[in-house]
Amino acid sequence: KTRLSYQEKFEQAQHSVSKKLLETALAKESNLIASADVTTTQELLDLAEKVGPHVIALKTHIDIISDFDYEKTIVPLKALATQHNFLLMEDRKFADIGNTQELQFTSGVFKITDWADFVTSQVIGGFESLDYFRNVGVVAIIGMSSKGALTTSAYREEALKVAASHPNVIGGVSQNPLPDEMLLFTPGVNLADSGDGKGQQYNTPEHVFKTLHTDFIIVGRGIYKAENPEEAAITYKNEGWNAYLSSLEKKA
Ligand code: UP6
Repeated sequence: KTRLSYQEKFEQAQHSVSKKLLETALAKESNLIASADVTTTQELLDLAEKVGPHVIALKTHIDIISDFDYEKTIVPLKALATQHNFLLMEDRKFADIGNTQELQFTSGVFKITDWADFVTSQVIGGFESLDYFRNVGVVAIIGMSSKGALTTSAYREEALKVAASHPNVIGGVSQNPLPDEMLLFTPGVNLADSGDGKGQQYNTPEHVFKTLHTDFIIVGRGIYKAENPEEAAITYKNEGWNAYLSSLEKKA
């Protein structure tokens, strides 16, 4: 089995966010998404500044920022995203009925709808629970990286049916391959560790490109906990890009 190139995926992409992601990947020669799991605005902006030039997106868990303030957190973050040409991925993992997800997406202090380019969502609430994410791309949680996750092959098969048929969905988070039409985002990537002692399980960039034909790798602690996060981002960017190029070569 061969994989599609980013160019081929770009040509067949239907959603504007898929196109933007693939275009950015080709322009920056990067398939790296940094996960900014830090807890203050200062750390978030510092990290965005350092890794921004090397990533295609910055993934946030905006609800862990203890001093969140729209003007002080989001406004400068948006400016850095524009300056360094990366997208904002809010990893909210919505998991409720449509009406509640709509409120969580638009209201509260975070107002995710106003700034995120794409969001993650469980599909456990069914097809219509995804209807409201109209102005963003949705990355469906198909399979989780943690030990003992309940995303069995039977679950994944059903989740995929919901995700693949919904026009707002651009792809999925998974540790297993996805159909070619979907973008595959793979977390649980780390070059130094095999786990974190809290259930997380890690693979290398090379492994996930070779075995899953993933499109984008998501790296958290491998970058933001590194002594030099910018250097670490460059390392993961190069590892990821070379692994992508090797996964294309199999085509012969
Ligand atoms: N994440 C996973 N596994 C999943 C889904 N999401 O690790 O199946 C997210 C976590 C975290 C990041 O919520 O933000 O990806 C991984 O961080 P790490 O590289 O520090 O383990």
